[in-house]
Amino acid sequence: MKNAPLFFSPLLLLPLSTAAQQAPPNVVVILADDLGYGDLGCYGARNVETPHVDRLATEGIRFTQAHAVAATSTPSRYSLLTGEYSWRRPDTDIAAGNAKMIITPNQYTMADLFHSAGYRTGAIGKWHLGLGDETAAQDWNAPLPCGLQDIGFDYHYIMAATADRVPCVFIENGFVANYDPTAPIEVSYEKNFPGEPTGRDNPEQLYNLKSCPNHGHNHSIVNGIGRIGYMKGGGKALWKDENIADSIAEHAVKFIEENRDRPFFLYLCTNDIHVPRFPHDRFRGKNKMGLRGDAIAQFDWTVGRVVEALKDMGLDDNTLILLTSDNGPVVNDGYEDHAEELLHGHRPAGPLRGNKYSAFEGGTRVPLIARWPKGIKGGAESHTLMSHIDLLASFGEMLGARIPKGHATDSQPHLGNLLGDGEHARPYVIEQSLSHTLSVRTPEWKYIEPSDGRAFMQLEKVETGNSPTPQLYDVRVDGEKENLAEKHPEVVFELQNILRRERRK
Ligand code: NG6
Ligand code: CA
Repeated sequence: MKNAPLFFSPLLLLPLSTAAQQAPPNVVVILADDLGYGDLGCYGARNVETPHVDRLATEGIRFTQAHAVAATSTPSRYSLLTGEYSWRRPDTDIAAGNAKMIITPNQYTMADLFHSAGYRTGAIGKWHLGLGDETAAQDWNAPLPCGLQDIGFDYHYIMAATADRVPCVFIENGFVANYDPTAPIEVSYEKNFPGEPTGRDNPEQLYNLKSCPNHGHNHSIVNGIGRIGYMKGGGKALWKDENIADSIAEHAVKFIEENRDRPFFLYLCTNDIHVPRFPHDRFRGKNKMGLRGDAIAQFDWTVGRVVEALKDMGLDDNTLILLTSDNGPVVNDGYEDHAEELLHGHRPAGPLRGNKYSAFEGGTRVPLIARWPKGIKGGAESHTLMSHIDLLASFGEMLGARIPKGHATDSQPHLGNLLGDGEHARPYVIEQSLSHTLSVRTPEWKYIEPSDGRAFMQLEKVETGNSPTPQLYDVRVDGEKENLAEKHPEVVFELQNILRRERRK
């Protein structure tokens, strides 16, 4: 890429940003799963080291006020890829493994943006946005009729949902990878297949990881681990959880290799550090936090592997890496991995209140690191208010591309903020909790709308942030401790109006 000629595409109608003028950078978005604001060394993690990620932060920009749109995976990823708030639609909640595609083929996505600008586009790792054109009607033994190829991805190697949901196979370009014709695959989220063991009835077969009692991970057993949903078959196509990170990294490196001579966009979503946490042996036992700490170490290894490959191929200088997480951290998410008792003072959400699922900051404030040797001055820290919702439009700005009218309407171009050039920040970001409680966050305040959801999730020990009365916190003081709604009704009023206007759009 270094000496690549000037880059032209018929679809590039606007002037390119300065660094992108010489040669457009490759873009790698590394999206971790459930990695908290405090889970990386460079964000204050204890007990586990993340040298590869920390190096990216040193060589790039580390953001302290970046937000995912939602506190769970599916809506967060939906918004990142489409530039549309997930709460505008009723059907973007945590998807089952047999959900139909949530992003519709006619929707404009981040992959479309890069694809139209002449990039090769790839999605590797966790998907969790549905596949096929009808829920529960997929034939997993044939090519899927509707998939990532319809929303701008030239290549994909993905897990349909999460590792704790069936089907437990990778899908490569619309078809089960390593498909085993001797073991046809059937999937149901309603009933078990006759004769198949389940975590509920056959707990003795959970030889790798036990599920917490009364939790959802007690349906089909794959690789000695209980899952959500039922599946039959799979044979040699079934993944082994301990090899998932390797498979993802290996395919990422291969994608980079195959596209080394042209610009590429890689949407790289790790399975780490979502449950079931079952990393490879070589990451085990090197920190005192057990499997959750090991999964963080494995995530860091993946990052290191990708950077190493970029360096080996001479692509490192002109590749923009964005590293972030889909939502905040959860410690116990339904498997007996002893994550809670082994924290030893580590705080997955750092100084923030709340976790994954919450309306509090811990639910949606995420690590964000941008590193691009050629286009970003390293060693910086940014306290600018940021949201994943703006990535699509900011990439559009970088490429000088126009976004079709009526698409990605919530995404605003803030390339300068992303690259550390400074400019106007967003006046506010909007955050969504598991129970659809919306919050408005400005540089000073956080308003959480009243809601009737439960205030606490027992097993996960998560404060949801739900309350029947309005909440207002001064976020310049960490921890969202003192509700100032009654003291500052004028601020509550102003932030409520922002929400009202946004909802009407
Ligand atoms: C929840 C699961 C949790 C996790 C989450 C999705 C239960 C009780 N809990 O419903 O274990 O899978 O969904 O996580 O089943 S996410 O990061 O993909 O959004
Ligand atoms: Ca997640």
